[in-house]
Amino acid sequence: MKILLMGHPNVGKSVFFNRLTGANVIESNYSGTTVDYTRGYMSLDGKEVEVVDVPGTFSLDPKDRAEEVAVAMLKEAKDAYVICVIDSSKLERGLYLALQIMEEGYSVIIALNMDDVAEDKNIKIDNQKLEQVLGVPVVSTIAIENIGISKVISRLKDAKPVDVEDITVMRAGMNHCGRCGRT
Ligand SMILES: Nc1nc2c(ncn2[C@@H]2O[C@H](COP(=O)(O)OP(=O)(O)OP(=O)(O)O)[C@@H](O)[C@H]2O)c(=O)[nH]1
Ligand SMILES: [Mg+2]
Repeated sequence: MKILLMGHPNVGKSVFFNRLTGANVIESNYSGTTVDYTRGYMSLDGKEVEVVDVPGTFSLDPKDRAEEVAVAMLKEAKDAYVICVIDSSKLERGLYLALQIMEEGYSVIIALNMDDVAEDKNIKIDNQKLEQVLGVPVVSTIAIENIGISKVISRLKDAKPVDVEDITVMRAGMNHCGRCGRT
């Protein structure tokens, strides 16, 4: 089993990664490129699981070398679980990438990180509703304070591939009526 941490740049992926893996990490270049990434291991139900801090990307349609690497890393890990880290104060933007990854058939769990920032901006997200609409686990986190990380881990088992058709319908709805869970 492999876990990929994916999301936009600067959403807290690396802080999240460090919380999951601790000190035992390996930094490398993605083969044939100058793009750095970090991988490490965490223990899950007594097993060693590889965790990868994937370079930030806005979408699966890469616009630069780092994004190309992010997409390549996803494509070569077909059975991976993907923790999509989203900045809670920029939910809709982050969901676009999450939906693209879900459409590719990956088991996704959404970490709504920077919950503290969202709260400061008075942004309230109905996680339960979002979870219902998307069909994947949604957990609020504050990575820098180690809040919500263990909940994400405990809900990994609920991450399953979801029906692409349902997602398409939901996405169409989102454009018109904001069924993104924001209240
Ligand atoms: N307030 C707040 N800050 C956070 C949180 N998580 C991460 N940060 C901060 O956000 C900044 C970006 O965090 P990183 O972990 O480097 O983000 P990243 O997604 O790895 O960024 P890239 O590697 O550039 O794609 C850092 O200054 C973190 O300390 C959070 O939950 N709340
Ligand atoms: Mg990082």
